[in-house]
Amino acid sequence: MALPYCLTVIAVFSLCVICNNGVEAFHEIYPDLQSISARTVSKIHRTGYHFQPHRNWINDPNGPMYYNGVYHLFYQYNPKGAVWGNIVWGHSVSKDLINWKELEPALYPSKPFDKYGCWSGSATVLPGKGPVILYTGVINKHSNEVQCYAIPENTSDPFLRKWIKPNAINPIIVAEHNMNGSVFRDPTTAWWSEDGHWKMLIGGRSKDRGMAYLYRSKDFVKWIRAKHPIHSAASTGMWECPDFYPVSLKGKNGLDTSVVGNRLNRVKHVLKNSLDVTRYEYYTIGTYFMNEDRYIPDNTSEDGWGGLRYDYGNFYASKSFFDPSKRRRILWSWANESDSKEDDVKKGWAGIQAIPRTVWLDSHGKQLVQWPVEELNSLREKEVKINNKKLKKGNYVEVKGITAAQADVEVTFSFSSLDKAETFDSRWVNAQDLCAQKGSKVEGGVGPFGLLTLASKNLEEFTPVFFRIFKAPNKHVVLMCSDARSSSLKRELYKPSFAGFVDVDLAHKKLSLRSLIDHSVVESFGAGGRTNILSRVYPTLAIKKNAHLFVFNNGTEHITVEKLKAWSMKSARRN
Ligand SMILES: *[C@@H]1O[C@H](CO)[C@@H](O)[C@H](O)[C@H]1NC(C)=O
Ligand SMILES: *[C@@H]1O[C@H](CO)[C@@H](O)[C@H](O)[C@H]1NC(C)=O
Ligand SMILES: *[C@@H]1O[C@H](CO)[C@@H](O)[C@H](O)[C@H]1NC(C)=O
Ligand SMILES: *[C@@H]1O[C@H](CO)[C@@H](O)[C@H](O)[C@H]1NC(C)=O
Ligand SMILES: *[C@H]1O[C@@H](CO)[C@H](O)[C@@H](O)[C@@H]1NC(C)=O
Repeated sequence: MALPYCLTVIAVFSLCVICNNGVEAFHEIYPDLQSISARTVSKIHRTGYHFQPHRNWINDPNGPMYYNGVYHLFYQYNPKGAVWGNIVWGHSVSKDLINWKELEPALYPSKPFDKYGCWSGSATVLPGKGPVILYTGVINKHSNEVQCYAIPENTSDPFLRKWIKPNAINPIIVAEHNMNGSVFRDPTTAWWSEDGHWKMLIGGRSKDRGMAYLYRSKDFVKWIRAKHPIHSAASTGMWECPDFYPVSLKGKNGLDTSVVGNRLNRVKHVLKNSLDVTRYEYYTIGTYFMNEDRYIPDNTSEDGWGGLRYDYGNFYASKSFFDPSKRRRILWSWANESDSKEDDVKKGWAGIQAIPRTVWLDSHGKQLVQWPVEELNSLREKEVKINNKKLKKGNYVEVKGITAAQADVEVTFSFSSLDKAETFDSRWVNAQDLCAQKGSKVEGGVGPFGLLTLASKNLEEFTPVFFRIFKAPNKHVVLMCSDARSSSLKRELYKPSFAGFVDVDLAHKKLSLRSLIDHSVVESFGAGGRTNILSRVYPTLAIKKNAHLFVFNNGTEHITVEKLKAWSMKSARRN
């Protein structure tokens, strides 16, 4: 469960760094706004193919699964308004992960153990029995959290519309007296261990140490906490929405959550946490020692604030699931708005889901790679191409003939030399700060080059997504930015210069980029999905037919657009 965010967080965090006190996030609640529903839903910035319900607020994806030929997506949903509050589990179903049918909420407060909210959780499909949802119930105004159990009323209903919460067993887990029951939430999908137990994780915190508690069960009903958390990290604050799953060391196929194969050297594990304090996620790659129920990150994965991220933009409370029909692991994530609460109330909606991404381990085993699910391509129409187009410093070339406000674009850039790369300063550890300093408007050596998305005709507004290559003593450093600072003429918006470094081999002197552009979202995949950034932006001029797409270069080294393909995207069906 990701609670709403408050602007004081950054200040509080800096303070905590200085005083090294308990890290504490503040959650702003808007009692006056949470039940206000706009009369009409504003269409201007609504997405055409990114998931959102017909109106109102959504946040975390919950319990994603594939069952009997149907994909289920649940989500934290406010049925009454466009800010956080009145939280239920919204429910939509799909055959292809792209076109959705919205159903009645699956879980809503109805029992003493979830009277104040049905917060985030996960689904596990028990072989021969069907799905079980474990979710966090809130039992009082002080956010005391317990874990609850729900099953479909009728597993033969193809859409699993109705869910029941057996009184006799709920709540199935409560915090022990030495744990803080206000920071105890978001159960994961469970896995089956050879030692005869189901196991799952729950996010928590002790002082300022973030942790994932491990629970074991023989029957899925009676759960016992393991003596120590599966993993924890100092000074990271509350771990929301932990996710824990195996990845194969070879190939792109996903693995069922119950696969443990590290003894055969076939499998690594991924542990992801969403950090309530910074509102960013990080993950590590490591080894799961089943017998000790410990997870140890590899020494190549930084374990803390600076760790690897699925996405360096608006991307939080993510959750993955294994899709047995195509043997892949799919990642969902909430992308929140970057405008104000008042804007959201006026719009009548807030929050979208990122495009579901297939996720696998890179061949060098040090990071994950992600790519939009292949089904997305079914929305492509009207393809345009650009081949072998040279871009000198200051050149812009428009990609014409598509609906640039709702598009998919894939491009490969090449360059003949890296000699002109700017010198990298080893103090530049934060990519977002570096992008703020060296944006698209600051001319460079090799780069900045890339796309100008959601651009107005005369570039009063644009969201550049670009690369910039630097030379460090023994290597090159590639920066990828998705910079919202010039995205809108409207002032009072959150417009960060989101950025990440890209770990990519430049031997072929090529870099690729894919961007999914959808009215108020630009979701980009750098170097085949090694570094990814989702930005939420709200142009005032570059809307609908007045949005344009360009490729550009602002570096002295000439860049060639080797191959560019762009498509208008049809809207997904969402009824
Ligand atoms: C369960 O769902 C199936 C398929 O929709 C239906 O035929 C059956 O009557 C339902 N059973 C009950 C007890 O409602
Ligand atoms: C438990 O967590 C809540 C929410 O972060 C916090 O307000 C409270 O002070 C914590 N209680 C203890 C005993 O640490
Ligand atoms: C990291 O771990 C590997 C083996 O897992 C080891 O060979 C290597 O020396 C370690 N590196 C550091 C810096 O500790
Ligand atoms: C390229 O650099 C020039 C000079 O700084 C600047 O005026 C222009 O806006 C830049 N282009 C982009 C797309 O940022
Ligand atoms: C999304 O909104 C922006 C602007 O209000 C905040 O700065 C982010 O922290 C917030 N992200 C999350 C995950 O809540």
